[in-house]
Amino acid sequence: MREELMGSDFQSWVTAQQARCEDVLHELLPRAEVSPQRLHEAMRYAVLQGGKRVRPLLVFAAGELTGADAARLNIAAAAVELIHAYSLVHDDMPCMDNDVLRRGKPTCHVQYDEATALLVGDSLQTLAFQLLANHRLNDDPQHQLDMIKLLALASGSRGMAGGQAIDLASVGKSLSLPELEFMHIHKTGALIRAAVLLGAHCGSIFPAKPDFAEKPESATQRDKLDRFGKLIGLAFQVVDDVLDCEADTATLGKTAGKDANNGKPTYVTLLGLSAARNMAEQLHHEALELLVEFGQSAQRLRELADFIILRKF
Ligand code: GRG
Repeated sequence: MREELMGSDFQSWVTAQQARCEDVLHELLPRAEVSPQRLHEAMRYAVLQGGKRVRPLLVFAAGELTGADAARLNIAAAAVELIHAYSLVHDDMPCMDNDVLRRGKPTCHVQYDEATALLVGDSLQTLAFQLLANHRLNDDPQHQLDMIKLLALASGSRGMAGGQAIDLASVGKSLSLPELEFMHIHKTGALIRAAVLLGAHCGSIFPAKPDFAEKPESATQRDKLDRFGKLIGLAFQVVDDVLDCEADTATLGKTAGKDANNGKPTYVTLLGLSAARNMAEQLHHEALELLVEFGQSAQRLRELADFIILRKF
């Protein structure tokens, strides 16, 4: 399947939600004129006018599933995107991936300087949690607290940052498939999973459970959505590995072929291109199965799962 096979209705929805996300972030980020100007300008540089906004789109789509309030979803979407943007800024720094291109423009430390980039990441991360604490996201305050814990867990050493630590330690090493999967479920998958759950939790049907530990399959809707987020998060990374190998730098807006060149194990280096593509398809299929019982209310989530698999950038 090719990207152009996606319906125009979905494409219009994506364009509208991306614009909505941009507006919300524009409003919520500190103004560049406010002191310290250089830091605030750099925060806006790192976040605005860039990226596919996949995680906010997942927040919005999962919120549709539970009838969540739009203003609450805006805050949850912004918080998740701020965490994502912080991770990209830090990931690009010389002490990590040392990259010069992100979202088609110079990386934050190249455009500004390393110390500023470090502070940009720190400030974006704390702003995300400030937003979740300042705005009402659920009628039940305990439930809202659990949502904040959920994002903290997904972002920290038992989530994204932990996955990044494993990634950095794995350079030049060969990982087994379960080890690679463990790394990516944390580094990339945890935040995508959290985006789905936070969107849904802005509505009213699920009890929040900040527990990211493995647990047996359960038939509840909350667990199905949780598993959907986990599968689609992993699929996102498998596709990312395929694109890193297949696509060019101009299309990606970031340096292509970087992972293989840096001696990082990827699904492509471990399985080969064709098997990596098949794995993404299999994860996609399993993820869609989990949405069957949600019917039409999960249509945007289904389309986003398709987009994550079919994307070319
Ligand atoms: C520094 C704590 C810390 C974590 C960094 C997510 C991450 C961990 C690093 C990013 C490096 C990377 C390229 C990972 C592969 C998957 C990924 C997250 C790609 C970038 O996400 P997209 O494609 O980016 O959603 P846009 O720019 O569209 O938002």
